[in-house]
Amino acid sequence: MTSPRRIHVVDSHTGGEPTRVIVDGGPNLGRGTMAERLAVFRDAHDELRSAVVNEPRGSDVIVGALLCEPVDPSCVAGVIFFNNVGYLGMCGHGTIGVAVTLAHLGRIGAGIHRLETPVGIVTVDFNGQNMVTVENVPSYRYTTAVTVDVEGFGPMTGDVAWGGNWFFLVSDHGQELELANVEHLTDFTWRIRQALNRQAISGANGQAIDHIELFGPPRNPTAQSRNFVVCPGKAYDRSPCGTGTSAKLACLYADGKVREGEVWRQESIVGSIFDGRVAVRGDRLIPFITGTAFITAEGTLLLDDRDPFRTGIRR
Ligand code: PYC
Repeated sequence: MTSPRRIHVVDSHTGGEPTRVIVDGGPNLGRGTMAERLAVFRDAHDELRSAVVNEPRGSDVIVGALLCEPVDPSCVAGVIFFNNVGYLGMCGHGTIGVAVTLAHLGRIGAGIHRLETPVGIVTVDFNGQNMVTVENVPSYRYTTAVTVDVEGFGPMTGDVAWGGNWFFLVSDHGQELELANVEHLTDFTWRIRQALNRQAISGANGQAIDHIELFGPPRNPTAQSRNFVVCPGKAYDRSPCGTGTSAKLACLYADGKVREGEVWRQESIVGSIFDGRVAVRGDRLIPFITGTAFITAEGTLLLDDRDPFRTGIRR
């Protein structure tokens, strides 16, 4: 009998959204850039992605993060994010989870640290407890007031923006952003995504828009807005979505609705909060996202060759 493959993970949640960090036992992706290593992960080790985040070891909601040796020695680690259906260039809640995980492992202390992602270097400012501010990649609005014809709902108008992932952001949608309504909201946002595909509406260079974000009035009186975000694999984000809040900040800034340094409190569909603000550096807009993460588990995943679901249930 061969012994099972062992993968050591640390789980956390950021505003209710889980992150599972592979800290040992992950694949060797070589010495390329994080974007090149993501391609190796996808082309040669995709079964491991599925084994780690999909059922029966995980669930559709879990975002995975593989820690790598960084290329740039000023970075504390490289990180590649993945989910139930593929890979993410960047993940805001996941970066907060990674920072708290690195602290839990004794690899960082309070202060500012750099992390390499496939879409650029991001910075985390860790307060020594559970709070992290992520300095995200430059974000921008790509197109404004784009109208799509959504099956069963009619025309919906939104903006396309980059916040480390591509988003379609809709404020005028007539939906109640309530937790009790998530199945309907998931169906609605999924139809928006399908409509974007049908109408060949994309981000820059034809990149797919794989996150849809709705906005509505907050329940928490200290917040400016509540959101609902559907992720690429149809799970909804329990957190306010770090890259989604970055995309929102880019739109707000472009519309003159937030100024440099002004705090925008974004509430999620489960009531968790990220504080966002932007800094202007030349022609680049840099979002800063603050949230908290808590460690929920550490453990070893076992992948047994005899297990028919060794590599997870794949869609
Ligand atoms: O926080 O950026 C984020 C994120 C993306 C997908 C799930 N969470």
